[in-house]
Amino acid sequence: MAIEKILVANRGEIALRAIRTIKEMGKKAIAVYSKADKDAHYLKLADAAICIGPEKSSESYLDIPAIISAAELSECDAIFPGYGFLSENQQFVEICNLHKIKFIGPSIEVMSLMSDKSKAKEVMRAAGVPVVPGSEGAIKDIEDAKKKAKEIGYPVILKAAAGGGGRGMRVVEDESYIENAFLAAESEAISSFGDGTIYMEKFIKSPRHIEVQILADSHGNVVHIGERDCSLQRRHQKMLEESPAIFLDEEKRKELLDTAIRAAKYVNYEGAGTIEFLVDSDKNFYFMEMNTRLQVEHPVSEMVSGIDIIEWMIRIAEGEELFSQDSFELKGHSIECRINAEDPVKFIPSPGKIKTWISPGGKDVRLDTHVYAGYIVPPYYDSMIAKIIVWGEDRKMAIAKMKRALEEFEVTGIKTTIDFHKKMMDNPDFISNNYDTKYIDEKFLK
Ligand code: MV4
Repeated sequence: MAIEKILVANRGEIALRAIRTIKEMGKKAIAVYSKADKDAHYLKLADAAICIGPEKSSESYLDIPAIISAAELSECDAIFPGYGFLSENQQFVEICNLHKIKFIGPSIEVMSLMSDKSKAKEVMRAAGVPVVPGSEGAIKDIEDAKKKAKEIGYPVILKAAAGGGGRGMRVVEDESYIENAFLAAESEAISSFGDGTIYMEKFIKSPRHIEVQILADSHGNVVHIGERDCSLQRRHQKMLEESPAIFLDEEKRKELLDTAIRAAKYVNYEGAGTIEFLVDSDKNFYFMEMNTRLQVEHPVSEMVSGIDIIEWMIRIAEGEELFSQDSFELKGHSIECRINAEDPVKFIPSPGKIKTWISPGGKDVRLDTHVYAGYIVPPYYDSMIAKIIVWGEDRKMAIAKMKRALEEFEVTGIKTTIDFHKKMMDNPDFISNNYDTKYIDEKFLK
């Protein structure tokens, strides 16, 4: 089934990113916007743009009836969700299906399975994927928590089944803390997700976060597009991502990539997805979560593979068969720096009007952004305004390229994370790849 017209149900850089590929494929792109985004230039690049509501996300980009109406009105046959907003909303997929609008993404079944982190883990265990030793399902009460923690061995970590991204998590060092930690995790999970289900794992100290990009078609074919090291995070917010993860040796990397493919096949995955792993200091890897959407950091995988991931999400949605694993190569090294409209020291949002915007360029430098001089960064949404992605023959050359690109970048009017990344490119621990998920919070900013 050929898709002709696609509604881009998102905003900012990812909306522009999607419009570009849709146009290159000879298809029509319909943009949607909230009142806060009415003057954004990328709206003019779409074949039409429809206002879906006021500034607040809940009344615009998250408003399912408004988005479905826009798709119906403009006679779209498909919706591209991007990341965030409705990209992992099962109810939205269900309504798209009822309206015979193709949701460009996985099935409701697999989306639902992966949204329960505890269930997803048990399914992965059944698939033979390594998982962190833990409670094998939900913790019933405090007594159960004490019993399981004793079996697993302290320290343990309590996690919300409906969570992800760090909320509702508690590390417990010994039995004297377990009661308080369990009650705190439970109430935080209820208030954040409306679901207090908690599970337990052995706590892994200073892990790496390494994830595998996969593409899966409707015919059962699955390929990986390499792995990304996303360990450089601040308070569970990724700052920089790179591919490949040179922390892994060739043998471990192959094992990780094969495992990700096995995991995707086991759940009959379709579309683009990411399988996240925790990797301990001995390089043992464990399944953590599967993200059933396109991710912010997908361009680093595109840079090392030459594959347009959005193009293939669309082709898969059309029922096309995937290319084979050996039809392409993963070559060189790519790094992405996220540029946020933020104070680089205090990390608080810095919305407002951009006065100067002199952007970097040159060979193997990619800038994914929807902003420009004169653009007003609205205060209502995520503060990420651009991503610089570079490619080099190896990691050292990619770092040199990124350093050069960051030096070219000149932004005034708002504060950005450009200076943070400049410091990182000169940081000996980053240069020697000596960092983990605790690095920024515990070392870099100390
Ligand atoms: C862990 C862990 C250590 N041991 N699980 C944080 C986000 C959530 N998705 C999982 N997270 C963690 N799970 C065990 N058993 C440490 C983290 C963690 C982390 C993981 C990935 C990236 C950044 C992180 C920062 C702090 C803690």
